[in-house]
Amino acid sequence: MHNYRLTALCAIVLVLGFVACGGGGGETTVAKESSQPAPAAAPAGNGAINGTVNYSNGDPDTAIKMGADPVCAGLHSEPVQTETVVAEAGKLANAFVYVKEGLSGSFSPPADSQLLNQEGCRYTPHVSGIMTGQTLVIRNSDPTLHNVHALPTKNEEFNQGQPFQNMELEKQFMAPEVMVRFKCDVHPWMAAYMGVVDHPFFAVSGADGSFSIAGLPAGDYVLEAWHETLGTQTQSVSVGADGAVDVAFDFAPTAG
Ligand SMILES: [Cu+2]
Repeated sequence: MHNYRLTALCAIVLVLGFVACGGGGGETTVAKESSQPAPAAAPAGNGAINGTVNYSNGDPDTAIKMGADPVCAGLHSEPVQTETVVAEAGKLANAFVYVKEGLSGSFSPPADSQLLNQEGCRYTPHVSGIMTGQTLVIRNSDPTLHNVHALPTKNEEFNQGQPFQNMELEKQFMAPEVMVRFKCDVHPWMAAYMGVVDHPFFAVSGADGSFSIAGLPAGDYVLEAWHETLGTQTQSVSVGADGAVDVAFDFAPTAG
């Protein structure tokens, strides 16, 4: 009797579209604009690279002085830190890690767009990746003027004002380029960096320094980690047909 009632309840719930019954589940929403695009269909594999980006020299960031634009200053009750080096407990965030060499074949960009948000007079995310040909949505979430100025060297530069809240524009980068810098011509503290690659095998290290690149075909690759001020590092990685390879990058302060 219980089973019958549970089945009936599940049927009702499913009709309402809230939850999937019968075990597992829990993921009920799929973000249209993901921070990291899903791997493209082919020729993907079952290999993975899991890694950590280390940096043991602390976090030298300082508070941003937003007073030049009272609207920006008024959007924050606490001081906002710069994001030049975001490190905690020896782990480095905002390193862009991608497969630089070793892939063959071509990969289609995901249908989902990637979002670069201007929010609280900062770019979110500060560091991200996008595939060539993927749609980039640039949004102004603030009630003040932003002027997004992309400074690529292999793609087309653009410089566009967004004077009103919730304005959006769409762009695409067609050539691989690591990295494209973005700045705001109104607010000199605003900066973002975006890695443009022609495959989906990239990631950005999180607050715990970790990153994961999944869906790789078996092969020998050169993996590169880029950081805004600490430079780049590469290492060779052999990925098998199944399972994950663990790697680590150790960044040190640059001279001067
Ligand atoms: Cu701005």
